[in-house]
Amino acid sequence: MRKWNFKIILAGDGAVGKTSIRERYMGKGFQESYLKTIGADFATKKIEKNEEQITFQIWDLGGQDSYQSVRKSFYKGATAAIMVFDCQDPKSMTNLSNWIEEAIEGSNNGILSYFVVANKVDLEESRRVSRDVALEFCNRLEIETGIRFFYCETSALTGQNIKETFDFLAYRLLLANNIKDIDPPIETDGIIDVKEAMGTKQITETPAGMEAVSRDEFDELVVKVEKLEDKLNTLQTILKQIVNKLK
Ligand code: G3D
Ligand code: MG
Repeated sequence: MRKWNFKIILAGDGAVGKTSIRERYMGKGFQESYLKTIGADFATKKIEKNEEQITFQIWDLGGQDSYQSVRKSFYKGATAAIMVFDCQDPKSMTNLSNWIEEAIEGSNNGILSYFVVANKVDLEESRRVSRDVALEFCNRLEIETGIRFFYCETSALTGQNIKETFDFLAYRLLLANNIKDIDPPIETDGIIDVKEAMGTKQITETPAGMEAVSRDEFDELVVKVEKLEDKLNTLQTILKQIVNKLK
């Protein structure tokens, strides 16, 4: 059995539900450490997927402004980022562009997988950010950063999509490490590949005179691009390791 250690960071404005998501995923009785210097908590959880044993080290930032100068170390060595906003608060969503910028810089562009999470979706009455608006926002982020985002809607209160998000994350991280023989998670309901969601829209808007791409051809292309992306990610990791060794 191969062993993997993935550092996952949860980022986003205060009170959006980062700690609640982490605690809900870990269940009761997990070991927690608090790093006062950078204002972060972290805890670990082991899961198994086919022949792979994964240890998630999940970090969660306090978000106080006073810590801004020291929290670069929070991002160091992170392999995935879960960017959380509160679906009742549009500002917490738009602020994610700052969080993402900070994460890219702080991790030295080392984060392999990014998720944008709309939390508190149990509060249907007071929800102010629809799924479509959030997807548009993610699409804009993708254009600005060139990074691919996965979008999901969660409730740390009811547990909706919490385990699924981390399962899917494990799957993406193994793929990014070139492990191909793993089963994709069965339940990916509500986890949306933004590129694919937006890609579908583009197909229906084929300009006059251009041949439309069939859904099958498009799916095939998506798979090819995904494979290329994964290869590039692996290459990036190898290059980084070489550079680190040379340092
Ligand atoms: P943070 O770690 O991002 O700062 P917290 O956020 O996890 O501390 O959550 C902030 C508040 O939002 C908490 O309420 C928490 O219970 C609530 N919350 C978190 N996730 C959800 C959710 O999915 N649904 C609902 N309804 N509430 C949620 P309190 O009152 O303890 O401050
Ligand atoms: Mg917190």
